[in-house]
Order: sequence, then C-alpha cells, then structure tokens
Amino acid sequence: MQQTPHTHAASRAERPAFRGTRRRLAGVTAAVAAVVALSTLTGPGAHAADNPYERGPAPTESSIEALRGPYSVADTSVSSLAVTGFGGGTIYYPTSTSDGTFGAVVISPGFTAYESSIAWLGPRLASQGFVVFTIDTNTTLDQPASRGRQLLAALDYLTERSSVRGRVDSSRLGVMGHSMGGGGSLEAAKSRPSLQAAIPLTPWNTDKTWPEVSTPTLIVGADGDTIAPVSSHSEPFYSSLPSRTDRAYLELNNASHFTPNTSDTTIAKYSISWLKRFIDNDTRYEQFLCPLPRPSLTIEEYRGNCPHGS
Ligand code: 9J3
Ligand code: ZN
Repeated sequence: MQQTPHTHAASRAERPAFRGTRRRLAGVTAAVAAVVALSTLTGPGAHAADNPYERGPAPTESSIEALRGPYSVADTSVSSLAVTGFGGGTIYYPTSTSDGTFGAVVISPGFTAYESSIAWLGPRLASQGFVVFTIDTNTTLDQPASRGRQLLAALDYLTERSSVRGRVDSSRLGVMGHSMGGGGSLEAAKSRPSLQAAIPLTPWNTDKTWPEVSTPTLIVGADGDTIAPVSSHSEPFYSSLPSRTDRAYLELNNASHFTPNTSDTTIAKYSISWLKRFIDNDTRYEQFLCPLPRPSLTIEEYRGNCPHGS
C-alpha cells in the first residue's frame, strides 16, 4: 500500500581541475561552497522553487489521477477520549521529513456516518504531500454548524497538540466534508477566513447562502443526488459565494449522494488540484483547473471563475 518516496539524486559538484596546489585549493573551496549552496536549496523532492510551499514533482494528468502520489504515507489514530471538540480520527501524513512542513486538511463525514466513510481520501491526498485528518464527529447526528466547529477543533488539535504537529504548516490549512460534513466545511470557512481551501462534497445544509465565504471553495455535487439535490444545495451554495472568492462547481455525472464515500478519481484529481493551488499556492496545478474542465463521461457540468491573480 505504501510507495517508495520520491527522491532526487544528490547534486554533485564538478571535480575541480588539478593545476597546482593554489588552484587546487581554490577549486576545492569553490566546490564545497557549491555543495553547501545546493544542499540548502535542494532537499529530496524539492528544488530551488520561487514558491516555498511547493511540494513534490511537477504534476501530470496521470499523476493526479493515480491511486497514490509520490510520498510514502503513515497514519496514526487519535482516540476520541484524548481530544475535546470532535470525535477523534486518523491522521495520514507523508513520512518524509526532508521536504519541510506540509499543508493540512481535516475531513468530516456526513449524517449517521463515521470516518470510515471518507477514509479513502486520507492516503489518496496525503501521498500527494498533505497532512490529512479524517475525523469522527461527537455524535453521528450532529448538524452542519456543529460539524463546522468540529472541523476547526480538529485543525487546532492537529497543529497545536497532535504527534505530527511539527510536520504541519499551521498557516496553510483547509477543510473538506461529505454531506452535512460538506455543509460543515462551508460553516468552518465562514467562521475562519484564514482557511486556504474548502471542498464540500455533495454538501447538505439548510443555509443556502454563503456570501460570507472568502476561502477558495470547490463545491462537488452529484447529478443523481436525491438527498442533497444540487438544485437546492450545491448549486445555490456555489452561486451565493462571492464572485471575488475563488470558487468552482464540479457536478459529477452519473453520480449519487454517496459517490464521495468510495474511491473516485474525478473527486481526487480536482481535490488534489484545488488543495495544491490554494493551500500550497502551487500554480503548476492551475493547468487542471483553467481553462474550466469540459463536460465528459464523469463531469456533468463545471463552473468557476478560475484562480484570481494568475
Ligand atoms: O450528511 C448527510 O448525508 C445529510 C443528508 C441527510 O441525511 O439529511 C437528512 C436530514
Ligand atoms: Zn447563509
């Protein structure tokens, strides 16, 4: 299940020409300086990028569709008895400690469901270079506003108290969720504008309007959803987001309310692209978001305003 971590061969300085002791010493000094400079700039899986948050190699269509990305992933379980404000869960994280810290995302399940219902997203997203925390809620009957508060409590636990807190960049955080958890991710973004990304999956909420959200938000609806029909949930949620907010609406084709509960490549590839673009500021992923994806076998409809400032 785990993959070999992505590594680059160590850079090697040119061997200095041997032309007498003085020249040789100067050459060695230059070579040492070059190695020091290079090793400062280039850890495994990184290079001298303009963007300090960029992680992993340049993406391709197949790399964002793959079942696993370039990072090996480990996981650690968080007991509900050890935390307050949410119901515990599982943290999936890249094992590499040579690429600096990673952005992080917390994911809430829906009404009556457990973290197992969204577990596939843990390793799928973490292997691309994120710390991912799939949570249980305090009770499976908690409503969207409560799920929103629980997502934030879980983020605070992750960055302040968890065993992996040193691996997380606490300034680069996002939220996701399924159904009432998706509704909760909108609530979380509304109450904490510092969040860098939100991805509600077939979201459900009685609040239909989200003009308060400034966090870049990708809403994923399903054409055949009869529990949270897109006409009364995802579509008004999307349309009510401010047009100045980076926003997109992906409507899955031939899909149901429960499509986000099993491994789904369309959900994965656009979620990875959205998280990379807005949590990591990684414009290498913009090619998958803009121009807007066209309708296809898996995409019923796609709307968006394309990332601003790019
Ligand atoms: O989290 C969800 O699946 C919400 C859909 C639902 O069951 O709403 C009925 C109250
Ligand atoms: Zn509202």
